[in-house]
Amino acid sequence: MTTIKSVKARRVWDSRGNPTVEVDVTLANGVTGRGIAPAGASRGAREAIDLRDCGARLRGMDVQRALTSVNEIIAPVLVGRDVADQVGADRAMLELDPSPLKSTLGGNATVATSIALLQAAAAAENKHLWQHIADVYDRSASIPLPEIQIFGGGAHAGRRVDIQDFMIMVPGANSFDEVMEITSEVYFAAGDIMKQKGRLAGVADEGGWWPVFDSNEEALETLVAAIEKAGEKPGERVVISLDIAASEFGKDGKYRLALDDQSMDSAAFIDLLGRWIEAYPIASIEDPVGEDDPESMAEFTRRYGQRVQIIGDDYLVTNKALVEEAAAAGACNAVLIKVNQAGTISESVDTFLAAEKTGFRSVVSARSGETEDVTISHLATGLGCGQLKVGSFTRSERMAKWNECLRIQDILGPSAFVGGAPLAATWWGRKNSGDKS
Ligand code: 2PG
Ligand code: MG
Repeated sequence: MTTIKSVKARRVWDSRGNPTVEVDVTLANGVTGRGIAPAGASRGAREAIDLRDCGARLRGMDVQRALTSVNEIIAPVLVGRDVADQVGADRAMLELDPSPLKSTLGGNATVATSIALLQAAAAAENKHLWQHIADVYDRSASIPLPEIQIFGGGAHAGRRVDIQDFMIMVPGANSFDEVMEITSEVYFAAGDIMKQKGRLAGVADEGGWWPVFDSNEEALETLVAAIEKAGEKPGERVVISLDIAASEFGKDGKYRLALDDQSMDSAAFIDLLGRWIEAYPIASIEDPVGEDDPESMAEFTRRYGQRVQIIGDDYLVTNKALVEEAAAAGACNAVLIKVNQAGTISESVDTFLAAEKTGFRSVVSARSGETEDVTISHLATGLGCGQLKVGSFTRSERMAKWNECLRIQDILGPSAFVGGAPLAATWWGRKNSGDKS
């Protein structure tokens, strides 16, 4: 048994300059582990709540109350426990705060603590974090297929365009390294196109180009042009992935695309997305309709679920019960796994395992507010979940996570990269073998 000696929180700052919670766990043998809470901007209504101080200071964003949760409420309960018992420690935090959205302690307090415990447990075993995760959960480690943002949008770019993430995936690559190389070419080709059009205006929250477009669809057209300019044939090695984040502009079955000056009901919005799926090499779509529109999610999945991956993010908020409910209703065929939506590592893993049981695919994901914490690169690899989404191809809070995958690839070897397997059940998988061999 390796005993937890101390659990200490401090305030640090995230990639948007907001305060966040960092937790250090120190074990009796001197080994340490650290976790930092990320923060979302487009948040699901049912995800764990970040406890912030409100009021005038730091625009209400300070986290002194969450630090107190860790230092005065959580720490006394965890000190003296065996660090190897992640489930027990996470459960102890849940018992301290049985509120459905962790609003008493704060999801930022619990997630930073939970990550720090996981890191400390791996260090105590003298194992790489991905190896520790694979061993604890009896999984076979594999290097995930990334979704990488080229243009930001929605809540991450001042709502300059309505759609939130215009991303690429490179299922035809032979290694993670090759994904990075092809993505780099596409990313800079997109930048060159924006420059030629006189529309280069910096980057959005996750490092994707700031979207100066006249319509949402122009972003798609430009992405295709960038893939071509990079020397790739769209739909072959490289495909498009979108996060519509529809809850940000859809409510009560009404969707308003401000940039296009168009309002439509759910049926018309699904038709519009359907036209995009026909016209562009889109292999994955996240949150195509609002989290308050379950019938439309089921309808969208019925129509397009054989063709593309349909991921629930705000729709499922890394919640096991919601994933099981959605699977039973035929809504979505994949889930985004964000540790701070659930609030602990154990609940996130439980959701992943439940998703796998229902046949859903999983994508481990960062938040739009991130830090140097690279735990999710290890989580995606150790669980062998298949896919990882951490934002774009610039800014170190993003690159740190891609670079960590490269280091893991050095140990596991390029053959551990999953390639196109996660997209096997989409049109891309049927067109290609769906596996890299
Ligand atoms: C999402 C994420 C990451 P946020 O919607 O998938 O892109 O955004 O962290 O703002 O919820
Ligand atoms: Mg999303």
